[in-house]
Amino acid sequence: MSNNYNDMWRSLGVNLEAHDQLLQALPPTYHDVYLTQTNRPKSMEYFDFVVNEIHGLRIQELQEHKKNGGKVIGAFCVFVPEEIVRAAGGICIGLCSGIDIGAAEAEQVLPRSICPLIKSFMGFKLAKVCPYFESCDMVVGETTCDGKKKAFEILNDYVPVHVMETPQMKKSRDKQLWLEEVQDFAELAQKTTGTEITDVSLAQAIQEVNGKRQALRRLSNLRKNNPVPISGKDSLLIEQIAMYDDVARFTAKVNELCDELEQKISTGAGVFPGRTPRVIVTGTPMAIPNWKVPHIIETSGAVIVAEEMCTGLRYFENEVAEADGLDSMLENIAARYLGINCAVFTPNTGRLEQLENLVRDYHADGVIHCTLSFCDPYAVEANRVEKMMKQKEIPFLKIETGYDQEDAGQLKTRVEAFIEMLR
Ligand code: BJ8
Repeated sequence: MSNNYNDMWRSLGVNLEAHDQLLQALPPTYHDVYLTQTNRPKSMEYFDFVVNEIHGLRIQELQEHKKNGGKVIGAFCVFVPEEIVRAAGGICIGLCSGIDIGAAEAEQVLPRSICPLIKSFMGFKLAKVCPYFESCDMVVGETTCDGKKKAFEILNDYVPVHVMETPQMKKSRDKQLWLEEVQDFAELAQKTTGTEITDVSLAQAIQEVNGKRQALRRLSNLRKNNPVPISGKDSLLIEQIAMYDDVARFTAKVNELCDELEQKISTGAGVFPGRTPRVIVTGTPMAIPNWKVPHIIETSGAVIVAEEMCTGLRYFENEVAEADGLDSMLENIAARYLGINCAVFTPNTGRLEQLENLVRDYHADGVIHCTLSFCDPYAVEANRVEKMMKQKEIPFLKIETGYDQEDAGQLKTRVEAFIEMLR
């Protein structure tokens, strides 16, 4: 990405020196992880372009939107209903990041031993390296895990934060609480943007976001084929880009890619040979540019066929049912989001059922559970997943790692041994 955007970044208050370090880190990693792959679909060019322009063109689009009176709302969790932001004329942007830049700044306000995802978003804000963050008029947190919940109190010193109370269970009173949270959020979104949410705008937003999720599901379903037509790394990249790209353009590009993949499948072509071991990864989200474990897996002789994570199936598996009338639409939005099987819920049996179904439907040979260091909900729930895998005799590997590369060699050895066993 060129430095032609310096004026824009400066006007947003971005720390250009620190930002340069971030921009320098990305291209070599991207080249090694992505551009060295063979047989990549041609339609991946668009997604390469998006990464290349990650802090350029898309930020410019956000600034245009703001110049025309629009607002940008940031989120850290797939529980924040994008439909509501869109219906109120705003743009919703995912702010989670997968790189440990700004760690020194973050450690001034957070303990050192905390989930890297939390440390990273705090570091991005305090070090002023993220033009997405600096474009936000408001950010929305949630009471999912304790680390995030308490970090949002601190973040509120630097940017207006609204926290949605996500329940811990899925009983009827939890459903009522969550519905009220969704209704309150709709009120707040209207106040923030100054635009009223109407039946028409909400129905349209629901259709648009459903369209995005349908395209991602279409892509996911194509990965059930053998040989698989697209790598797990490319699929993950698309799932990461889904969090911040323009919805209509992104949907069209994913569908274009699917057309190409269907063509490939009809000729029996794939990106890996047909006998390559097939793996499902499950666990904590992998925010851009965290590609460490998928890269290790796919350079160790296996292919990832599905991601049971928020940068993956949890983001697109369910749709909001269409309805007439604002109240019913908000109820359907609340119901759709409460269907997400995050480990912050107890019990979280839906995730176990989902995993078992995925192994069958995607013809997987094994499951790799990947938890970010210090993430208690997923690290502890790994025990339930492992128990179920043993019962079903599904090969299983458990990994815990952060954003640094220090353990990459050790992880590769473990992953290679697991894949050898799958063979
Ligand atoms: S719905 S997975 S996006 S909370 S990894 S910050 S849980 S300590 S990210 Fe998540 Fe929403 Fe759940 Fe998905 Fe805490 Fe764990 Fe860190 Fe996490």
